[in-house]
Amino acid sequence: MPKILVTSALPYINGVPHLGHMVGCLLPSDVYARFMRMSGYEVLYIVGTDEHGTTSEVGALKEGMDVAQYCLMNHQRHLKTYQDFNLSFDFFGRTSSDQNKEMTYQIFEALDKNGFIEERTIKQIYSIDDQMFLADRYITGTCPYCGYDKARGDQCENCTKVLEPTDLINPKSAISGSAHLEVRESKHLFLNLPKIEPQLREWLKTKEAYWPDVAYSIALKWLKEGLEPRCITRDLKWGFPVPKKGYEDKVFYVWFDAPIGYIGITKQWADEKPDSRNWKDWWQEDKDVYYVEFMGKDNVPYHAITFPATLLGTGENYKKVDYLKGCSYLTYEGGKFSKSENRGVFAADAVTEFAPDYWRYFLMSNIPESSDTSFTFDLFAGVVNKDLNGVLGNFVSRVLKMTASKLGPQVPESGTMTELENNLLKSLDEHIKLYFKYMNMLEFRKALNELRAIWVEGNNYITAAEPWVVIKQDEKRAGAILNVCINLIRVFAVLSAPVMPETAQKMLDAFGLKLSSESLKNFDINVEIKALKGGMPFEVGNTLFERISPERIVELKAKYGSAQS
Ligand code: B3M
Ligand code: ZN
Repeated sequence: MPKILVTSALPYINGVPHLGHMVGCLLPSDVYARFMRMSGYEVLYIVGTDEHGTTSEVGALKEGMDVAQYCLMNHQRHLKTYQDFNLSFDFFGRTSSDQNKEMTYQIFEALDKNGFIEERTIKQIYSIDDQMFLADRYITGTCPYCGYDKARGDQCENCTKVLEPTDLINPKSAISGSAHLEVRESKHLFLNLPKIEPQLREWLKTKEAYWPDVAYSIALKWLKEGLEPRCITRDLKWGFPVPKKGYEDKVFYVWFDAPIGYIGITKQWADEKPDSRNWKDWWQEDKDVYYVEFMGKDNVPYHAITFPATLLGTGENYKKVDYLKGCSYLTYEGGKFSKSENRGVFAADAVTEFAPDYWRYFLMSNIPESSDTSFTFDLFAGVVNKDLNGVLGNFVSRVLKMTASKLGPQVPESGTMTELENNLLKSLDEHIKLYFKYMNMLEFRKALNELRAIWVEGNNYITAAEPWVVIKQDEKRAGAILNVCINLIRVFAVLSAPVMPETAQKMLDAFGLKLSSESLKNFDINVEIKALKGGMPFEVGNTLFERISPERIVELKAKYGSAQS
């Protein structure tokens, strides 16, 4: 059985995570990590903050803070948000850590020794009004490939093409808006991608059959357009100083040390927990590690091309991604999330409105897997009211209340299975197999469809079995029906746990049970349906999910901003 390594793209330290970030990488990585752990795999799930680059310098400047202090403060802010969403990472680290510095140097030195680093004198954009060299993303202009007029100097968000700032047509400073820019020359280090390309192509070929289209096609498009050497150093102060003579006053480019951060953070984790495995068990002896990365589509080129090339170029046996889950974008009411324009639901606010499982379920069942999807409050309320309150919540409270009031607060005795139960178990078995299949394949929309179908089976069963009618003639049979229904509550809880961990535990609380760590391993519905025995006491508990009223929808829309005009 392989060990599973899971990473989510590392959020920029100065960014404020919104629902799009949550659903694009953080949440699916958590659901997958939980599912694999519950299926009995050893999992290491790594996340952290991406802290280098001008954005941090500019952010700190705005707050009047020292950059290191600013990063520490924001690291804690990110951590709290993700904990509020119940992300179950094993470690939430930082790309600015000493361990990542050590890894970055080690990898750089290996690349240099192997002849993959070259020096070049380049023209860089200096902003006369801002009195600084502008980092790539602080230059905006028109994309020479697709004509999008808000392309950034590092990448065009519209066509995903990675750019050099000097490629832009009509460039401007994004800091001051000034077009008073000048090109100055300076010496930099480049990663010679064309030289690594043959190895890279060979490696990539082995992924074609497995990666989702979104990811593989972006990687392929990049190769077709031709690889060019990538500059990996910058004229900045905040970052890891380049350990090479003549480059002491430069730092590594944020995209050089950020993905290495996955390894650096693993090392941070291992150092802080000396009893656990060594970081090398995950990153250098790759025989039994299956590595899954989660990210938004704009991050795919870095993870499918530059990071694997970086690792290949070391000549050392670093673990490279086995499965790359690239997601499309979630938009907000058809437009962009924007902190500055106060439009969109940001993760820290989301959990103050509704418990995390409302969001987790909604987002995972609407995850933008194959194309962009729009978040709207109408859609959100529809899903909550129908699936969570209506199908799942209603079933649980109906069964427990009915049993308590008619037969008392203990699980009734089981009885002989009739055709009705046999059909139920057969359909459940089919849906459960599909649910497992899609979760294993990281096809979350399909998986969540199956999960919902599983809950629906419970509702269909109780409607067909009519225990409230049967009880008038045959209390024992009615008890047997409710025994099945109560066992379904436990089954639903266990199956829903990767997506809705809090709700799953709340459902089990009714029976004083704890969610056990490997409860999806060898899951067999014919066994699980008998887990709760007659006589076991239970408590009815509170409603699992509130309905969202039309008035509340109106309020939420007003509070979080409506569609972009
Ligand atoms: N921080 C970009 C982003 O958050 C970047 C990801 C780094 S992953 C190594 O979209
Ligand atoms: Zn473009």
